[in-house]
Parts: sequence; structure tokens; C-alpha cells
Amino acid sequence: METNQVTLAAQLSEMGVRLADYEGKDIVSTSPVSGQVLATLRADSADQVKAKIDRAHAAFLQWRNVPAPRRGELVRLFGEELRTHKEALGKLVTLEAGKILQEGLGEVQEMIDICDFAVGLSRQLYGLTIASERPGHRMMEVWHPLGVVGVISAFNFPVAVWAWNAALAFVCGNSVTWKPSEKTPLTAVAVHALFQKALARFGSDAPAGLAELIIGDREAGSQMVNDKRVPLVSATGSTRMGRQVAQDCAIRLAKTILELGGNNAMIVAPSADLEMAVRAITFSAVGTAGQRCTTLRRLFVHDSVYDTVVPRLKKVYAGLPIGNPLQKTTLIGPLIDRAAFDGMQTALAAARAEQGQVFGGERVIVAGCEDGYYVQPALVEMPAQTNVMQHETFAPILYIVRYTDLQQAIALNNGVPQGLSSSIFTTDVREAETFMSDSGSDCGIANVNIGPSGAEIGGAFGGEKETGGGRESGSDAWKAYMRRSTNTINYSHSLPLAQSISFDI
Ligand code: UN1
Repeated sequence: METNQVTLAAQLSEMGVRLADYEGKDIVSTSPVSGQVLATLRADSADQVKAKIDRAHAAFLQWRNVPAPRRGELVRLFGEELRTHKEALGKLVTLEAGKILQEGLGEVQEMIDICDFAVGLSRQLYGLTIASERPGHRMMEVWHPLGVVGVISAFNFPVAVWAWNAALAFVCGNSVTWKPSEKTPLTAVAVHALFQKALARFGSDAPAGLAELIIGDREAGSQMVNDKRVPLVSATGSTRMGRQVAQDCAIRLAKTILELGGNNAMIVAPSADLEMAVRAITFSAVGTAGQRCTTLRRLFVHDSVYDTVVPRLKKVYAGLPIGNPLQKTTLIGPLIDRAAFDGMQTALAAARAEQGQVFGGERVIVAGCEDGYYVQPALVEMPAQTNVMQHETFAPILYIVRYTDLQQAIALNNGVPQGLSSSIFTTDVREAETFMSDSGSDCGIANVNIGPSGAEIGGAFGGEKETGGGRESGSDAWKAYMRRSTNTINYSHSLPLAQSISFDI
């Protein structure tokens, strides 16, 4: 569509992107809004990837000596650029990833939030002092920068995931190389340009090469993962990709932060506030067209409220505004591409074969966006937690199962390989506490009276089991981006007994 092209050119130039620097024949950015090609970019050759990692490594060697609060100043400036260009970047996210405009803007807001968090953190990289067992000795821990942090991000959070990693990595004294999804290279190019603006304002103590952007396919990502100058790889995406990254890094004993699949559940208990529950279910299941790793995919409803909740959901689903995500009234935009649509249909066919009753799920043709893959989100009433529910299908499918006993519902919540996010709706404090207890939900996120999606940056975002076990963003996630050194200082006049065995000097 002509208008998309005009919007795109305006967004890019506002953010200081010179598209000509990137254009080529290798990586095609297609808008899921309309199926139209936005741009075709050149992939980095193996030599270019190597040169970028060289530059990032050289930058690290300088940057680690810049005081941490000063490093925070760079992140503060970057946060300012994001505030100035929030609208343009948010719109670009909508164009390239298909999220509705509010979600595109929300993603940029998460970047701003993590910048604020990281600025404060730059003055709080605390280590412990430890009581020594020896007389006249002191022990302390100091956290040091790690090196080049390699970031791999997925299409569904094309800009925020990099920021969660990079903002922390920079204040921790590292440099960052970024390999974004092949499906969303333009948003990455834009973020890179905004970061360059912050660098230019910062001053000469920030080395060029602090942030390197690698445009390419899996090969380029794999080259970065296997480079021994990258001591930490933080990867978000499929379990298949994460397993490969984990194996490659394990061979050279490098660190990883992995954020992989989610297959998140909610339990609706007899005492739940059903009005709140229905809203939360809808938001978590259909937001971002079901393409978040925190999307609600499995719903366990107590027998006593099932016949109230499920008909309400069907009614709400029937009226969902599906359409062009650039329009303000739209709540559900497109799937990322045809393969996502096919994956959804395959899962629905499997659910039917396993005695599921499917409502919705069909393609919706949106006027002016005929080549986009829009769908009616699906509700699927299942007789039990069957095989299809073991898998994460990146589309808006919500499986619903009836339960009678809380322990049974918790077992169902935990009865899948993935362990990212989970939630319970209840006003019964015993049920809530049981769900959050040692024998409750086995996920990295366990919420009460709020859906499983929409995690704040202040928490350590991530999960357990096949989710990879990594943590990004808030809490003490920063420690993964640094190395710990324990110093023992002897201020006495002798060595501890064990070390003063007699020998001639
Ligand atoms: C993801 O889907 O990859 O909880 C991350 C949320 C977001 C993070 C999702 N803050 O919805």
C-alpha cells in the first residue's frame, strides 16, 4: 500500500536511518499488515560479522574502564532519544511486526523503562563484604564487566528484548552485538540509529563499536554464538533455536540467557472475580494476536463457574475488533505471516481430532490488507489436556479444560514442558498461596488475579524448564552480565596458619 511506504519513509528518516546504507538483496522485510515488501536489506558476510565482533571487543576493552555511573549517562541519553522518537519507532514496530499501535508504543515504553532502571543500577552494582575466618583478613566481592554480549531477538518483541539486554549490558561495562530476527530488520536498524544519536551526544569516552548490528540469517547468528570473544549469549526465540545456542555455548563453556517457548495457563477458581477474569483472559489470550511468549494458551476453569465463564468468553470473542493495526480502533492485528496461519490451522485440526470443540480460528479478510493473515482468535473446549496442548502454537488459540480440584488444576498447569508464566484468579487466600508455594506453579512467573502476560521490566523476566531458565531485565538479572571476583586482603603481619608451613626461602 502506498500509504505504508510513505509512513515508513517518514518514520525512518525521522530516526536518522539512511536506508541506502543497508539496502541489498538478501533479507526481505515484509509488512504483516498488508503482505507488502517494505525493504530488502544486505546481509553481512562472514568477514563483516567478524569485523563487527572485532570492533565490539575493542570497544569493550575501553568501555570497561569508564566509571559505571558515567556509563549510565549513555543509557540515560539513549532513553531520551527513545522518548523523542517513541511515536516513530512504535509505528515502525506496527508496520514491520504487525502489533497494534498501542502495543508498538508500549514496546518502546518498555525500552524507556529499562533505560531508567539501568541508569539507577549504574550506581548500585553492589558486591558483598564477607566475614573472613582468618584474623586480620577482609573478603569482598567485586563485579566486573564481562565482554561482548551477543543478543539474538525474535520478531514478536523486535525492539524491547534488545533493550532489556543492552541497557543492562552497557551499564555493566560490556559492548553488545545484536542479531535481530530476519523478519524485523528495519526496527533493528532504527534502534541502532537512535543509539548512534545517543553516542554522538555522549562524548569521546564511548568507543565506536559499543553497539554492533548484525544483519543476516541463522548463519550469521551462529557465527556470533560460536565466537569465543562473546562470553555471554542472550537469545530469545524458539526452543529449537535455544537448544542449538545452548549446545554451541556449552562446548566453549560460555554463558547463556535463554528466553524460549511459553505455554502459559490460568486457573479460574470458584471464588474468582469473574468480571476481572474474563477481561484478563481476553487480553492475555488475544493481545499481540497470540504471538507473545507470555500469551495465555491454556485455561482451567472450575466446574462451578465454567458455564458462566465460557459463554461470556464466546460473546466477547465474537465482538473483537480485528483489522489494520495502524487504526486506533483495532485490538487484534495480523499474524506475522502465512506460515503462522498454517501452523494455527494445523493445531486446530489436531485439537478437533482430539475431541476439541473449536469456536473461531478462521481467516479474516481485511479490506485494503488482503494479503495480510488476519484471524478470528479461537476458543477450543477440550475434554482433557491432550497432546496438542503440550505445544506452543504462536497464534491466538485458547484451550479450555474443566477442573474440580485445585491440586488437579495445578498439576495441569505444570503438566507441560514449558514453564514461563502462569496465573490464578481466586479471592481465596489459601488457594492463592498454594498456587505460589513450593508445590504450586512451576513457572518463572506465577501471578494472582492478573493474567500471565504483560510482565513489568522491574521483575526478572523469564521462566523455567524448556523456557531456558534465563532472566532478563529487572531484579538482580544484571549479575548475569558481569563476572564476580572475590578478593581476600590480608592486613595482618603473618600468613594464615595453613600457608605458613616452614620451608627455607
Ligand atoms: C515475549 O513475548 O517475548 O510479558 C516477551 C509481556 C512482555 C514480555 C513478553 N513484557 O508480555
